[in-house]
Amino acid sequence: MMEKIKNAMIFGATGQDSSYLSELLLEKDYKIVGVKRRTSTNNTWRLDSVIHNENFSLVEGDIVDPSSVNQIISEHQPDEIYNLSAQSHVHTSFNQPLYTFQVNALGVIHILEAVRNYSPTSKVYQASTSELWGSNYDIDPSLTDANDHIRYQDENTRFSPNSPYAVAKLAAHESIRLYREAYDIWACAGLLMNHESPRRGEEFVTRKITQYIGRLSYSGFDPNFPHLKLGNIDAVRDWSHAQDMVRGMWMMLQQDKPKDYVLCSGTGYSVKQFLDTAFKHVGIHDWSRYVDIDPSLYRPCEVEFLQGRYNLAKKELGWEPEISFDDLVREMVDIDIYNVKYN
Ligand code: NAP
Ligand code: G4F
Repeated sequence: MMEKIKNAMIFGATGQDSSYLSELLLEKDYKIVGVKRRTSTNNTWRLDSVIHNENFSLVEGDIVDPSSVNQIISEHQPDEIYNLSAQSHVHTSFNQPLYTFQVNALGVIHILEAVRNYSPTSKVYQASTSELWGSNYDIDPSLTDANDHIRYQDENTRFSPNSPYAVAKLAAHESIRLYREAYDIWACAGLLMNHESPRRGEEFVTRKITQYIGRLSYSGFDPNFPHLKLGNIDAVRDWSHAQDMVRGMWMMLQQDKPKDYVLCSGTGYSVKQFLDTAFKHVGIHDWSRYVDIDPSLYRPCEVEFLQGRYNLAKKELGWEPEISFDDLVREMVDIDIYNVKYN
């Protein structure tokens, strides 16, 4: 018997994750409707590899506007809905807390209400985040202090959000659970640690660093090249490649029963270690002569340490990351060097 072609809907279609997820779903013969908000200039550059595919289409919609969400979901009746839309920048959320709440919390309720009322068989994926843990972590008593992995976060670590971004994402995360329990909606949340790629937004620290190296390299490593300004470079993040993460999102939605999973690399690196790896790739062993610390880039409240465990996803989904930290950093640097030269 022929398998039915699945329809997926992606909110946040123009973002980093959506671009990789769209590539993956098209390989799996899905039909995709991407939802993007109206902008005055074109911002579909991340979708170059999929936008002309006959199984991919874009519609306009804004998740803060429930009428548009209702209309789009009721018209398309998607089998799978991936909500990847968000005001995704943590520092910005301190300056725009209400807007961040509207998009990251209320927007998710708009999607859940639309599913409940107009498309109750749709499966929903919500982009939750390691920011929900704030400064909390658990300790593994079987390890010693000398072991870097003694501190970790997983599905059982207590949430304690440290930013307006994370507060809003926690409201969304709890709404997913509530709609699952109260209305039997198939909805799950991926607790994803940081993930990056050459398509990462330019204001996130990894891409800020690799774009800087691209420009510095183009200058011929000019000793007078303007310095890179950064904030807290002691912060530790568990960085993965976005390509690995979107595979995990899809795997979560193939389960019979909805459940939340942590996806991560399992190893935390400081921003300093990211700088080490990225600069070494272009032959620079002392990046400190190119980097200044700018106190205005510090956040009112910081998440200092993220290092996850993906045991549950490995056991139940068979998911594991495939792209290493070093390969991720090298790919980002190489593509940013190429971009400055040829774009
Ligand atoms: P991203 O590149 O910033 O993409 C966010 C997307 O949301 C963009 O397409 C953006 O559109 C769209 N959007 C913003 N406001 C919207 C609105 N009101 N209505 C409709 N769309 C709207 O983010 P990402 O890195 O792909 O991350 C995807 C999701 O995972 C986000 O929810 C993020 O919070 C979450 N997350 C990310 C990470 C990570 O490390 N990347 C980790 C954990 C969780 P424009 O292009 O028009 O701005
Ligand atoms: O790259 P970041 O801005 O990412 P952050 O805050 O960890 O948030 C990202 O990951 C979350 C998952 O954990 C997502 F939910 C969220 O949507 C987003 O994708 O900052 C990483 C670290 C922070 O500790 C920050 O203080 O780098 C530090 N940092 C130091 N200098 C900087 C800078 N961050 C930015 N953006 N810019 C700097 O100049």
